Amino acid sequence: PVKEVSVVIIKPDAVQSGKCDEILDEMKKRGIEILRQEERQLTDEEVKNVYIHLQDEPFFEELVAFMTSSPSIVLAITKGKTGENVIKEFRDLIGPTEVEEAKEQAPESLRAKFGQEKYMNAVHGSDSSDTAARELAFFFPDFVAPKVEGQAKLQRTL
Ligand code: DAT
Ligand code: MG
Repeated sequence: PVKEVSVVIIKPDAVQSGKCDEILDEMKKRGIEILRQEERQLTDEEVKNVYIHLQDEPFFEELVAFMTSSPSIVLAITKGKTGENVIKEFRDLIGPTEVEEAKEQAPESLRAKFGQEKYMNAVHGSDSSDTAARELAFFFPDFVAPKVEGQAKLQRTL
């Protein structure tokens, strides 16, 4: 088995406001391991793929324009020996979608601390193993997921 991996985007609002290092520090403090980290300006195609579930929303074009407006930091992350439920854990760490709600309901969350307002919410995290796999495939096409340590050892002894 391979470790569970999630994809994170530190969005243009957070990169522009210089919050990146603080966000990365918070992640590391919580035991998150960074496997890949790349600064890049996202393309229309990439953003439309990440947010395909929102393509019929009235705010979709605005969302794509915002996400492609200046560079983001894209990361592949994992946690602990097995990946430890990192997709769900990271979603909990970023908090609710809307910044005001994050501030009320999860004041320690990344969106509460680093989001600006409404939907300028600083951070994206994959919301399921399917979306994580899809996002990994186009952001890091040459990525090979790390194997779970104990299993690798077991396989060597067999
Ligand atoms: P999340 O980012 O928590 O997974 P989502 O997938 O529903 O939430 O939405 C993706 C992004 O789209 C979200 O981070 C900000 C933007 N967004 C969501 N709902 C919105 C709305 N009603 N108006 C404007 N932007 C919105
Ligand atoms: Mg989502």
